[in-house]
Amino acid sequence: MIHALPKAELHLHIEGTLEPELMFELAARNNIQLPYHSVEDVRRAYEFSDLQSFLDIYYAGAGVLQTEQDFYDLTWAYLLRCQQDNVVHTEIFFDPQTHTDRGIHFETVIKGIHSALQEGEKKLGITSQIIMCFLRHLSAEAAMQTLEMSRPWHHWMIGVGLDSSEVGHPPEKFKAVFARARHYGLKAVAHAGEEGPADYIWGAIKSLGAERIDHGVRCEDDQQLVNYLVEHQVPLTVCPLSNEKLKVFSHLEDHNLKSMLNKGLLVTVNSDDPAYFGGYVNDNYRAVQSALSLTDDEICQLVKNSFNASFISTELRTGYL
Ligand code: ES4
Ligand code: ZN
Repeated sequence: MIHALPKAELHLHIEGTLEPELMFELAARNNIQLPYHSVEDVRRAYEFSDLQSFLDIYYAGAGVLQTEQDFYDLTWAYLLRCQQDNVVHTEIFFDPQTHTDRGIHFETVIKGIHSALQEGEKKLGITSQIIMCFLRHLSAEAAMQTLEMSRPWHHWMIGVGLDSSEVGHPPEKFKAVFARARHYGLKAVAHAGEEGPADYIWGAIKSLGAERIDHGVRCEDDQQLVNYLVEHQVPLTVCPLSNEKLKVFSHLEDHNLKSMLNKGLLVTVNSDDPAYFGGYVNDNYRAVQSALSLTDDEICQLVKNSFNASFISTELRTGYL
């Protein structure tokens, strides 16, 4: 049933779709030495204790991405997985600073991703949008420079987001950056309430103008916040297998997805960094269906939510629903 339903994915870091096999292929192509001997060796390294222990490995892995073709190949491989999973619309994040800080041009990154997405629409019928994320462990000035650098390609992006190490980097740090991005016509989303407190979700909404919250699972700590999110139908892009791997919840059986859904929150299911967390979007749906005993109606609601929470036009959305 899960496979049969056309769905949208709204929380996906393209750098997080880098499978070990492609990592080795790109390392060889670009003459880069990896600190791993084999694909199995890489997979064994994917044991995380929290968000930071994952991010360290994830940023190191992205080092093999050098040319426009590399970014194209990465994105194309993800689109083929979308086709397998019956994902018909996807809104993907990329982290320009992960690449520009090691000397890769912004243009190289965005052109490779964008041309693969265009091909995906033509050849696979998958519609898509690009969201540029700022790394919150870096300064607001660096984010502002990235925003300015990206101006020639704003017509290829639907919005900006905020990711990386959450605790100690509250949304308010990026208030001016997000105000400028919105002035340029970009939408705003932000990771909040993954490891950070419910207050960061308020901050993302009130200080950054975020229209959608990535993760947001900590919202249940604040009843007033839950009321607000329900009343305004602010979407939460939840990533169950990510939360399990990064120990946001000790066991998937303890996940609050079902509880949030039953409170009327606009929650969706997404894969985050599927190459690192052990599953693409259908794996995430199946895992929560089993761990939380979700009914067919609940699965259908989650799939409907994925379109209602998306940035696709109302006309297109009606076609999908
Ligand atoms: C991320 Cl799971 C997660 N949280 C925050 N930032 C990220 N970047 C890539 N995956
Ligand atoms: Zn994420």
